[in-house]
Amino acid sequence: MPLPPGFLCNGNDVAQAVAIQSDGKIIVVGYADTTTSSSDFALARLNTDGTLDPSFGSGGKVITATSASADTASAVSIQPDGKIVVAGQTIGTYERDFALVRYNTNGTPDSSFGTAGIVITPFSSGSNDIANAVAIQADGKIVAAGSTSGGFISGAIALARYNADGTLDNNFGTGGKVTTYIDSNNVAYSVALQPDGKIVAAGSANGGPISSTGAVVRYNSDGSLDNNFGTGGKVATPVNSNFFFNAIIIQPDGKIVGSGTSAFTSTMFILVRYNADGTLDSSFGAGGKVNTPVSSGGNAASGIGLQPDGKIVVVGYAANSGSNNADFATVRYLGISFALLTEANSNQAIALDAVTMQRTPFSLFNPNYFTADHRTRISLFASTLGLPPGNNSTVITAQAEDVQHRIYPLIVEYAGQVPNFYWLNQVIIKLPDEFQAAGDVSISINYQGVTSNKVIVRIQ
Ligand SMILES: [Ca+2]
Ligand SMILES: [Ca+2]
Repeated sequence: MPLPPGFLCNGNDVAQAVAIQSDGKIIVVGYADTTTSSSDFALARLNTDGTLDPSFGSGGKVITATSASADTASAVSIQPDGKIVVAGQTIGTYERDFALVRYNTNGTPDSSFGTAGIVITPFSSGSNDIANAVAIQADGKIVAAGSTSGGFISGAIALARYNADGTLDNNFGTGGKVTTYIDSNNVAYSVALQPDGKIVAAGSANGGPISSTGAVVRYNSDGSLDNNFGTGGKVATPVNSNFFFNAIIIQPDGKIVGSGTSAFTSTMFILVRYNADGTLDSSFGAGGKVNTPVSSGGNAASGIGLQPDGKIVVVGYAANSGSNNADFATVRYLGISFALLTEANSNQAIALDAVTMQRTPFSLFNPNYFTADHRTRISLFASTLGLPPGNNSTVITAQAEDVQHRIYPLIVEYAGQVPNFYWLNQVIIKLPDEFQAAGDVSISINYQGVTSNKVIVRIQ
């Protein structure tokens, strides 16, 4: 989003993060140099057409001084109630502290959060504490992640969790704070929340002066390290020299995808995907890693997002060889790939009548000795859904579309692993009354927001 220079004030104004409201308006956060306060948190809200939204702050802009010294915002997350949580760093007396500001939807600081909307968190006496990422839990608690260091040499990944009123959450770590060492110098640049309440932070671990590895740490909801992930909750993945993760997402199937770059010799977009236990996902790229040269000169990934269909979008910059002139760059990757199985070289479903075990075509009614309604149940088969054992029918939805493009929700009666075939899932759907002589219908399933391919089932 190109913002005209000096659009907030007369100094440098730098946008560092963006979030989209549920109404489509765009929140941009960063910092603005000011003559009276060094630099301050700066926000702008744009309408969906890119114009400044006059209903936000002053003419679409908000500036908040969290200290008279330099304070910069690096991350933003929007609560379900529309309030805007911004995280970054502020300079205290001598050193840096986590700084969070929560805003009402009109851009005024939220007086029900911290002190006049502002929360400052020092980690230890004299430490430099920098928040690079922020996420909001389903229970309204706020997780900020970054680093804490006593100087320039050694640092720890630092997380703080806050209650909805901005007080530190005593049910997290020690007094609301957690610090983690993987190597001698560690930073989190991104944080993501799993549906089960676990917290994943990603960034870099650095054992020496010039080389670093991508680092991922998973925490239980109470801030303790998750022993079911990597080694004692930690994974360090070397990719190339000076590699670090700058963004991370969690797929609906529990896999974790990080995008990153190498600090000095960036020549490609780099993605790493992990299984839910922290091992590298061998089904992704080469041994879990994907390297994509986008242009002949320097290029690096900086942000990552997940589409509703499971595809992964990575953004960054790319320049041509010999040019210092980099451009925005976007690459899309195939992400999770569960699929309803089809017969060879067709989109005809591999499907069986769940009672008679007959193949296509299916009649609407069949003898069914287990229920009173006698409507046909059809077994479909799906690959790599990653379902836990047992019947998962409540988390899978299915729908059909007939040749007139009418949509029918379908009842899923069973969804689960086929015994001894962990990669294969059986999904049993019940045909609705409306399917009398429907002919070919196109069926898809949806799992955790991701929709499968469409497969054809013939109803006679
Ligand atoms: Ca300031
Ligand atoms: Ca500090």
